[in-house]
Amino acid sequence: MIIQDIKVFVTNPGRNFVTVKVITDEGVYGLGDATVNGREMAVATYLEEHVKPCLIGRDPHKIEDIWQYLYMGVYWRRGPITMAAIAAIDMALWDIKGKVAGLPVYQLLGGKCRDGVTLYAHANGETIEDTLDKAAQCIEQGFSAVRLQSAIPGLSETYGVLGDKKDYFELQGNRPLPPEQDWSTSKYFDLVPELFAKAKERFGNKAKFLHDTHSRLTPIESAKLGKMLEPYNLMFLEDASIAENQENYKLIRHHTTTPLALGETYNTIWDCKDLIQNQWIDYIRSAATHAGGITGMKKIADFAAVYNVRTAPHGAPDLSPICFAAHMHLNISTHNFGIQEFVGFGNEECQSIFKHDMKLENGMILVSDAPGLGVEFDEQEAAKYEYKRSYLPVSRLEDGTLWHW
Ligand code: GCO
Ligand code: MG
Repeated sequence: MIIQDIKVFVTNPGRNFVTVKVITDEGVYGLGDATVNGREMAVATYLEEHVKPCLIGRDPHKIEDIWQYLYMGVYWRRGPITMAAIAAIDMALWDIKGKVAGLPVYQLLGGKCRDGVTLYAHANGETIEDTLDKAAQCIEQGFSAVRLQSAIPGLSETYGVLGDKKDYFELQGNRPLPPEQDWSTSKYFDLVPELFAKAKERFGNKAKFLHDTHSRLTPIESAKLGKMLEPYNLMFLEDASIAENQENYKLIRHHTTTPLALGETYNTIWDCKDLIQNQWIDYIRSAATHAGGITGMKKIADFAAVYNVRTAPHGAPDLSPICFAAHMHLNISTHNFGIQEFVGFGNEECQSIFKHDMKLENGMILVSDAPGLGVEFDEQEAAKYEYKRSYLPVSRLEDGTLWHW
């Protein structure tokens, strides 16, 4: 069997997705997700121009060798564009191997080590009451863990909160230039402890709660936030500070017992090696699309297991249902899996393009038993929704100083 062709599709059913199809001479094909939000055309070109020509004629079963060929074999290693391209090819090759074997990918990864994949849902509100009402709906639907985000009084817009948007999917949709948003740590600190105090008061132990700070704090501010939230037993506090300098987390860790999570933008194990090895974090949030596919994620998860760090893959709409399916196969077969983020299966248009039979039941996903990854991609439907340039917001302090994303 050889790789005969590779096709790259960019489609926008409300937001952009980059999809790769690896086609073999025997008619079997595999699908992968290469979406890098705001940089979709960079990765599509990388795949077309720099990956496809090198893979035609190769054996699609040699997954590890092809991974190393695209990673170790090149002068320019790593980085989000390269790693998303590798990831998409890698997912497609696992998909092909599963289809040839007649087995779902999780069987090839060692088989199930749990019955289903536990999810955390999102509750995003304009006020604390609004956020908690949305959390109540999530709990009623059966979710045992919920991320709480609430608009910050005194700031015009807060990232991750809906405003006039219908849902999270749309919030991230089509903005041809980056909007700018204010940030104030002191206004944020006035809100967050109250949000979790009220959540505890209203829900007690009915659910676990999580929170994402989107890297807006300095390390000492993160340490303080962790301490302030200790009474409320969060499942984790995500992206409190940026960790380009991984040692930032040494300081945070030494001040608080609130569990810490990080890594949705990480591309390889090198971005989190010190964080994991020093046990400065509790959850690693890397995603298959952004960290080198199933092969890249396995390397990170196995390393993390040695240091009691669990996986909690990114599950925002930045990732297509192909990546979500890859996560399900990993999550069900990885012993040190922690929890999966979930924001729904996307809008109707998205669901008309990416078809699958993953089932949501009581806050858990029941993984598909279809051979391969278990996702179909409707090329004709996808062609109806053209690429649109789109950006995430930029953030600034109230005096205009540019701040962390
Ligand atoms: C998450 C992410 C999202 C981001 C998004 C950017 O944890 O789900 O941080 O909240 O906003 O991934 O597109
Ligand atoms: Mg996040």
